[in-house]
Amino acid sequence: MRFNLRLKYTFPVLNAHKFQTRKFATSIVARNATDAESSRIRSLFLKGSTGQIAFAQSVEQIPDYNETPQVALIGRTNVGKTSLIGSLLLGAPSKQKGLKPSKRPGSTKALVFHSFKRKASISKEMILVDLPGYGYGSHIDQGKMIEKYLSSSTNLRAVFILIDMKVMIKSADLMVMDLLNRFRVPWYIVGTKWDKVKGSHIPGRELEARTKLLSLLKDDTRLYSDEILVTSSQVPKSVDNLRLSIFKKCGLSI
Ligand SMILES: Nc1nc2c(ncn2[C@@H]2O[C@H](COP(=O)(O)OP(=O)(O)OP(=O)(O)O)[C@@H](O)[C@H]2O)c(=O)[nH]1
Ligand SMILES: [Mg+2]
Repeated sequence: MRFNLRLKYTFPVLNAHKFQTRKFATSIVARNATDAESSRIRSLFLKGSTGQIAFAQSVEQIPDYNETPQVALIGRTNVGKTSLIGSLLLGAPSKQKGLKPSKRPGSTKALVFHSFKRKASISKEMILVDLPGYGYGSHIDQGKMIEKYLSSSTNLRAVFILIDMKVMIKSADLMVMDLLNRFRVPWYIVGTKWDKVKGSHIPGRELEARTKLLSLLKDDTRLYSDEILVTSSQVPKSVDNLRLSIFKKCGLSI
């Protein structure tokens, strides 16, 4: 059976209560890293020490890393989660085990935990979690694992909901926002595959795209999302914006 948030898998008590809404600061929505910030954060990540530390294929295998700040990437299958984690940690999508992107939707079947620390001699500073995709090509058991992870991780600082910029936000994504609100997990929107959008190199298009994403959010899903980024796993500067955001959410300074 396929895990489809809308049809096959029902998260508990969705839409059962209203959330307080919060005004967006457009300056935050539009903020990009300065060149100095970009170069500093890129060097921190690329000189840092990373590794795949766990791999969960069932609810029972989900590790307890609650002592370390965590950030997870979630999104529909094929949206570019694994590619983006490769770019964040290694500078480009990688062929390493657990980091290999695939054209086939549903290629990541497990929760994959990657650690990061800026020096080999210190203990891990944060964990990036690659989640299986939802929707086409997914499986109901993966939905259960995702739900368990989101509800039991007490040190989950942020979930980035990845949205393919050519497809934009679908109802399944809105359901995930609802679910994260319910679990009181802060979430943020990250557009992906920006390089594939016609005219994406034209100045001002990115801000338009961010504003469009913002307009597609329902009022009651705006609880936490005060920041919208647009990325391409192949454009280093866009990855730097996300690196900075992740550092901030994890309470790390550059
Ligand atoms: N042009 C372009 N292609 C991308 C980008 N990011 C990912 N892709 C491609 O999109 C496809 C899916 O990428 P993945 O990173 O495996 O996507 P995923 O979200 O991890 O997919 P699942 O694990 O199946 O949920 C691959 O063919 C990637 O090469 C991007 O920024 N630009
Ligand atoms: Mg994947």
